[in-house]
Formats: sequence, structure tokens, C-alpha cells
Amino acid sequence: MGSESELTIVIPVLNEEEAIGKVLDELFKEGFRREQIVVVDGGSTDRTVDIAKSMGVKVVLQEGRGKADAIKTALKFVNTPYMLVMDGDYTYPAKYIRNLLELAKRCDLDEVIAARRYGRENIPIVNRFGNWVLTQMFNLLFGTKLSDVLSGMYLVKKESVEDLLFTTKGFSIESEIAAHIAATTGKIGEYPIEYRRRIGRKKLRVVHGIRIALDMVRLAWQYNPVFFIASIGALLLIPGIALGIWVAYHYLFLGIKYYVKGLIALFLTLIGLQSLFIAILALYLKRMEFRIVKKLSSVCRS
Ligand SMILES: Nc1nc2c(ncn2[C@@H]2O[C@H](COP(=O)(O)OP(=O)(O)O)[C@@H](O)[C@H]2O)c(=O)[nH]1
Ligand SMILES: [Mg+2]
Repeated sequence: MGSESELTIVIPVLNEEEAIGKVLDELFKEGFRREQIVVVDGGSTDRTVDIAKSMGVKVVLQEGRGKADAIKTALKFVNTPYMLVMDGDYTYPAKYIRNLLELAKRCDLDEVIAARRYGRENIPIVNRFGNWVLTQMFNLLFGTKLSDVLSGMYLVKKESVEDLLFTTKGFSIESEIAAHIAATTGKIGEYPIEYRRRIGRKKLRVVHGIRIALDMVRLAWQYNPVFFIASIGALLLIPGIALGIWVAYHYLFLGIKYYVKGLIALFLTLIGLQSLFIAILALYLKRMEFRIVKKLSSVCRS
């Protein structure tokens, strides 16, 4: 199958002895070759590394700590146009990999996220809620329409993550990659997949969710500060409109005039609206800037 030399499959693992063998077997069954698979170990103390090695795939010990550093290490071993990242816990079926690649090529996308649309009951309820909140937050901050930004399975063009800054650590890596692509080319898409129940013990805890949220805010600030500040300003619309309605109600139905409160309501509403427009403008300008930069850099390279 010709698509294989285009793709390297990266599997970050930390103590996944119960699952890694099944993950690799499934990849082989799908026709992927040993040479295109890289298992990045985070210092497992169980049999994970032995199992992966015995199955003939490349196993590397990551530099640094956490999942983000694992991906950073893995990039050094990727010499194909595309990289696919997936968990080593047998939750993401290998059969979708070709669909992700096909979509990326057909629509010229820099990232395709495998969105967990089916089998959502296999995501623990707290994580399901956390995922939803964090995805909505990401959409708000980066103007995207994603449904599962934190999925552990995604395909990226190697070229588009080569200049990633890796300013985040651990489980925020998915957000940083998506933020980078959303804020640069905007060429990010999703493919719906089925999620399976995890084998072995999960590493992500609630505290990681809070960390991810804070990192998202920092990423928004880093990639588009004007949009970020203006968005906060736009929040003034909420008290502005609420106070406006309150003042109008008192005037129209009770005949009481509140001058100062009326002025404050007007003031908040106007600043809020202004900020909202600036935020939208900042978002469009940013997208335009990146399209131009991309065009220029490709001109320089050729
Ligand atoms: N190399 C490496 N892999 C890790 C580390 N932490 C977690 N992983 C792996 O990253 C994947 C995602 O972790 P998981 O616990 O499944 O998180 P979840 O899918 O978000 O619940 C799994 O394959 C883990 O074994 C780490 O520090 N280093
Ligand atoms: Mg997982």
C-alpha cells in the first residue's frame, strides 16, 4: 500500500504492558509496517518496552518528562510528510488511520483530529465533561468549530509542527498543536471515530484538566493577544445589556428614571460592542497575516 511511506505512527507510552501488544498487533493487521512505527517510552517500569521491542518496532526513550516531551522526541524520528499520534492503551481503533490520511490529503489539511463521536460511554464521565468544557473553551479562544480537541489520536503534517514552540508540558500538547495550526493556517479538520474502553490504568487526572485550561489561555495570549484582550472587553456586554434592560423596565413600566445607571449601562454596552468588533477584526487580521506569511515563505523557499 503506497500510503505507508507517507506516514509515521507515533505511540507515547507509560506503563502500558497490558495494551501495547494489542495496539501493535492491530496496526500490523491493518497493513502498517514495523519500520513506520515509533514507540516513545516515558520511563515505563513494567514490561511495556520489552513487549514493544520484541515485536520489532522502533522503541525510543523520551527526553524530558510528560507527553509533550515525548512528542518532541518523536519528531526527531519522523522522516515522512505525515505523523500520526495515538495512545498506547488500545482505545483508538487503527482502522481509522487511513481515513484520517485520506481526509488530510483530499482537503489539504495540516491536522486531522480523530474525534471521539461513538463509544463516548467508554470515556469516564468526568473526563467526558472536562473534554467538552475544554473543547468549547478552545473554540471560543481560537475561533474553531472542533468537537474533540483533546483526542489522543491525530494526524499532522510534519512540516506544520516543525516550528512548534513546545511551550506547554504534558497533556497540553494536543491543545498546543491545535492552537498552532488554528492560529497559523487554520487548516484543521476532524474525522469521527469510535472510542474503545481503556486497557490498563489511565495517567490523566482532574488536575491535568485545570493545567490544560490555563495553558489554553496562555496559548491564546501568545498567538493572538489583541483577540484575547478584546474578547475580555466584550464580556462587558453582559452586565451592560442586563443593566440596560433593568433601567428600561423601570422607566417603561414603573415610570422611574435612573440617569446614572442608564449612562453606565450605555457605557458598558458601547465598550463591550467595540471590543467585540475589535476581537472579530483581530481574528480576521491574524488569519490574513498568516496566509500572507505562508505565501511569502513558500516564495522564498522555491
Ligand atoms: N512517553 C510518555 N507517554 C505518556 C506519558 N504520560 C502518558 N503517556 C501515554 O500517553 C497516552 C495517553 O495517556 P492516557 O492515560 O491514556 O490519557 P487519556 O487518554 O487522555 O486518558 C497513553 O498511551 C499513555 O501511556 C509520559 O509522560 N510519557
Ligand atoms: Mg488514552
